Amino acid sequence: MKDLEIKEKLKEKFRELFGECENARFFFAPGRVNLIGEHTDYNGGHVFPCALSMGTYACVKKRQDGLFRFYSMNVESAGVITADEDSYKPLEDKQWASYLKGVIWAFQKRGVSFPTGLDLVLYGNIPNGSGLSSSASLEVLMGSILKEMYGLSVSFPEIALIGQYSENNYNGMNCGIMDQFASAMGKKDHAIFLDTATLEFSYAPLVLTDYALIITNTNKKHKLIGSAYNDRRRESEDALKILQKFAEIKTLGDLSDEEFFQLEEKLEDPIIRKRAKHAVLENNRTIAAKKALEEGNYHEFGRLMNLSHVSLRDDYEVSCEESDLLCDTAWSLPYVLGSRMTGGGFGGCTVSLVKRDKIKDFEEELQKVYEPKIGYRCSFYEAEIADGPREL
Ligand code: GAF
Repeated sequence: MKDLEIKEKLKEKFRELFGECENARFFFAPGRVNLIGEHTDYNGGHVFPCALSMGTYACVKKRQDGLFRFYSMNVESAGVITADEDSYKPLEDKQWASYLKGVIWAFQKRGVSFPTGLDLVLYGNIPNGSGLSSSASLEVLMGSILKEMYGLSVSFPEIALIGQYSENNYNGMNCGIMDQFASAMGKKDHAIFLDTATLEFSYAPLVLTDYALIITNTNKKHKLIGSAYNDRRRESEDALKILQKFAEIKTLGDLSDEEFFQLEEKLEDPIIRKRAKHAVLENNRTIAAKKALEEGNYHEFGRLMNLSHVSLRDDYEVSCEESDLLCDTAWSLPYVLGSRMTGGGFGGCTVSLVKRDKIKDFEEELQKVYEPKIGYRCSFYEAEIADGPREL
């Protein structure tokens, strides 16, 4: 569906639920796909994501009183959710709208008050539970809406940080900064090379001409809250604390591969050692992958993608049977340069670099193997790398 059609759909719903929508404004914030650099963003490492053309849209209008009312066309069963000033309950609020409420709450914690509230109708086209950051897109969308509707002087990197803060402290998911940053700072046809220790970043053009980035959805719903994500973060922090006794480092991202191998035996617990190994090597792989991409060396880029998946599977243990099957199959195809799980893991999507004229064959080959073994189908999207938030 095009922007215009989505706007019409939102308007219609807005009128039905909240009345006249004259003077309503329309906003969009994207989801993301990460090319490489997984589980490095809370380890002071680098990430290399891109914003997608898929994301979340909102029709918004100011109210006269202090209420915020939310409605999602994707979760119609939840009906209209109304938030007054007493209904912000960090870590207890467990509905879809808590991603929006968390951002309002985070702004309030920074001293911003909203004497009048908003009515919002939302529609998102990021597949549910796909690990393509629908929650970050909700957070960045809400941050952009508050910025524009109340004339707040807040930058987009700050909106990303507020989104992350709200996800950590309101929703209880200890995510890093990657998803919100990718959504807030997306640039059409560019990947974002972000140093998560300093938030310094640069854009790398993605001119893949003969190749395409294909996202394959396992359709296994991933749910990071309540999954092992927070455990992984704790394990990495434990590893850092031990290594800091032997090396002057602020984060695992400060270590080269060689330095890590010299120190690894200090990590006696084999699980902690594997987690740290992934965090260090994945960070250095990400730096190498960005260089390879800049040099137009797609074969090298693909090779590093594959190594990233192996490390996520074996050392960080955040993959799953479904993603492994998709990658194993992709690796066996001569026209695929690289394939890996993308995002937090435990389901969600893989991303593959596929020869453009072989996309159809790729999809057929994967489906042929996937459905009989897993019992349901996977789905495919060609990644369209797009800009960050915008007003429509
Ligand atoms: C999830 C988190 F939200 C990100 O911060 C990041 O850690 C990612 O998993 C793994 O790279 O998407």
